[in-house]
Amino acid sequence: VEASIPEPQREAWTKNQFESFKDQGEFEKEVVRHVETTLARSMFNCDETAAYSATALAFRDRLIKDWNKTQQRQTFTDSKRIYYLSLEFLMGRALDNAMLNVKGKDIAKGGLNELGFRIEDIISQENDAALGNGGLGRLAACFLDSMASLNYPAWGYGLRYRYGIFKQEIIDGYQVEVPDYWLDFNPWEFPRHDVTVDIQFYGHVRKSQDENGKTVANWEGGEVVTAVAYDMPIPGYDTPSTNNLRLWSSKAASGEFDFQKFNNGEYESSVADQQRAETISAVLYPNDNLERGKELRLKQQYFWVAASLYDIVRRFKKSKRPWSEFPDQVAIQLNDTHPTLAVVELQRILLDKEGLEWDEAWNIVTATFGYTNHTVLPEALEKWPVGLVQHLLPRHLQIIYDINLFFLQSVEKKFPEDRDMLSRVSIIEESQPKMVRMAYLAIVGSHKVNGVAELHSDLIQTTIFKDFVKIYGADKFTNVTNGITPRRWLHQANPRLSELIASKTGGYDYLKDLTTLNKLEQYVDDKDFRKEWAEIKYANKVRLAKYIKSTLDITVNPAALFDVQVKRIHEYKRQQLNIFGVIYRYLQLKEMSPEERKKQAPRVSIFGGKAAPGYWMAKQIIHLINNVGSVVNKDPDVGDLLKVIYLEDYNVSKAEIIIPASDLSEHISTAGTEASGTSNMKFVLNGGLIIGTCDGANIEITREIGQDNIFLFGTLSEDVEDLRHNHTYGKHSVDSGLQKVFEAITTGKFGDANDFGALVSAVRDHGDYYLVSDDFQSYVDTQKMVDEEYKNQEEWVSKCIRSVARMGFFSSDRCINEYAEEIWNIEPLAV
Ligand code: 4GP
Repeated sequence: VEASIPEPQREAWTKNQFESFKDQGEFEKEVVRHVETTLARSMFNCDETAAYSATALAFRDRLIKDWNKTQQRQTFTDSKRIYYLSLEFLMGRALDNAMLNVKGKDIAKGGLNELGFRIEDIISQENDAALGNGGLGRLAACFLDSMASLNYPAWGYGLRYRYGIFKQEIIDGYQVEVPDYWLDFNPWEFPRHDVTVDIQFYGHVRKSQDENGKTVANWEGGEVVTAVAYDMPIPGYDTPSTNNLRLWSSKAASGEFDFQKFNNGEYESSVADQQRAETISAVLYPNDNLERGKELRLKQQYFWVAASLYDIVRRFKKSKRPWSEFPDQVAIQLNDTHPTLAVVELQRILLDKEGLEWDEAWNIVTATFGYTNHTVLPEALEKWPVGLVQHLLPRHLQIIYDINLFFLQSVEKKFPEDRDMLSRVSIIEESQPKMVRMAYLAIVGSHKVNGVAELHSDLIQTTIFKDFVKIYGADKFTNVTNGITPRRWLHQANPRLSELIASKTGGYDYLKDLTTLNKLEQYVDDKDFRKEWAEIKYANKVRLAKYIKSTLDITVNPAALFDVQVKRIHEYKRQQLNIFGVIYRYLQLKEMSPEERKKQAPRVSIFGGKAAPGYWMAKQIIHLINNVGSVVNKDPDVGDLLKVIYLEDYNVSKAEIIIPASDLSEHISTAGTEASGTSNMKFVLNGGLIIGTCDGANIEITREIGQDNIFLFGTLSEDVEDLRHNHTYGKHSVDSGLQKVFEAITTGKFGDANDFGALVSAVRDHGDYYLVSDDFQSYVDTQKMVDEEYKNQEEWVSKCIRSVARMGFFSSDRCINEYAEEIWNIEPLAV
């Protein structure tokens, strides 16, 4: 690698290197310096926002050094890198995480205190980086943390949305969406105005002959938009490794701004072109587990993968290695099908730009990519109209057709008898209009395909991708059960519990090897330990109760059982089952005598989550929960025995307050629909028990922690199809408990019955696709069991401790090591 500074001057550089703060005094100095010089303020007008900015900048300075060194190390060693392509990175806040990862939080706490601030107030000044919808995006963020912590040379690639997921307000019980402009001041991003890529759209393909008489495709004309890189440092925990997350922002290509028009006074229309270009990275599509084929979304996808691949290829070419070594240097993981065009783009680069032959190029492509599937829901499987792809990316469509042709030829050879097979597995669906099936393209273009929990990986192999298992063999398909980073989801969110655990397991090393938690098992019977444990849970509940009071002006009793369901609102996740259960509880309480009521266990039912703006049924569910809350919460018959809370605008930073405060959390999807779930892991790791169905990672959690420590109920996934079939043919009954719930709703107990007609009919009259009626009885029975068990606090706390002790498997570090070994074939880089 060539150095830009000549030998004789290097000493001056080395000698004068910036040293970041080492102790509290130096930290304070850095903060004051940033307040006064970077922010141009003084101690007379340094508010919490300014103190946050200066603190963030002080830590940022520190990260940059490690970040630069990490990048240099990766370049010098020329090691294989993993590129994680994800349209979503649900990062949350960065400052607290940065402080903890570099082990500087105590210094910051003391320093800020001396300067007149409380660290909690400063941390909460930061906007969440909410560039994702839910599980898929948060998983990507946990993976970045693990890849850095484990010293893997890794880059994330995504889009720098100007607007993240909308902010949710609840007004009169309804969800209202407010744009999330989060970039006011973002100290964590570095614009790289020198790292730009011009991306082409539309136009046409012209074939010509090169000097050797070979036919070459020229993609010409159309529109060009420029991608600008913005980099974010991703610090590892207790290691200098600091990786890079590169997010692309779109702007008009230079020369796009039409000066002629401008000079002619057509200022508006000249600016319009600019705005059109900027629209590409303007907003995150707010759908979770749902794809809607919008042209702008396809543009986003291509814009992002083309820029990322250009960058990756440019980096590879610097090494001057032959193309055949590309897969030895580069692994690319497709986070769901959103980046699948990368497969086609790499093939195009190798064919059209680099002049490789088809087979040679295709072998490189398939050896490079891996594809992770995150859902089996049919409405989430991505398909694009052929006409749209043709229009936007004419050359790519040709390549897709060729990929499909060669693929189908090989299938035909292998299964000459099965004519039907060809149309079943074709990348092009012969529908009206014809569609490109992105999941099939991703499978054909990758060497490994994985699901995200055992049941889910089995299901994809036996249902939606069954034919591909026949074609490629089972080896191409694998499972990597999801995980979560214990740094954010225990140490940061629940500092007191983390400290207690550290005191018993031999320090904070458990944050690097989560299986060390098993040392806690020996303290299960230790009364003092249990007491301390319970006190911490109580304190976390008090913290949440205060939050509820301050935001909703509702008083909840921290001694009540906190029952939490926070996640995206979706029929398959079945918040409707939960709220029907709450109504059932309420009706029962109303029927009881005051003496009977005294024997009941008090409960706070806490909900949170966003509905996709266009998902009407999900919005009805939110409305019903809120209306039930406004009736129940002021009913004097019920008092503290039941409160129903809807927490507005659930996001990562709120999850960090809510999760540590839960006694019981709900993961109650219809069996076979939740690919994995990751909040289930977070709740258990924070000492809460869960009520759940035999779905996703609940199954593996049960296997790890033992079935006595989890409340399972409901239909098994293998029975779902039969039940659905029965419903369709009218063999479907709603038992009396649920009938009563429906009666209460339809007689207007919770506001205008018309508002909830569809919600009730979906279960009662329209086939009950999500099996709410089938599972209702076992759900309420299981909740009864929860009430009983919660009364025995000693036993309850023992279960919590035992569960935490057995959660080691669910670290995202384990997960990343599995990907590295099984899919990426990549080693950590020694530091
Ligand atoms: C989610 C799945 O619904 C969830 O079960 C899983 O834990 C998560 O991915 C991470 O693997 N899928 C999505 C989506 O968010 O949009 O498909």
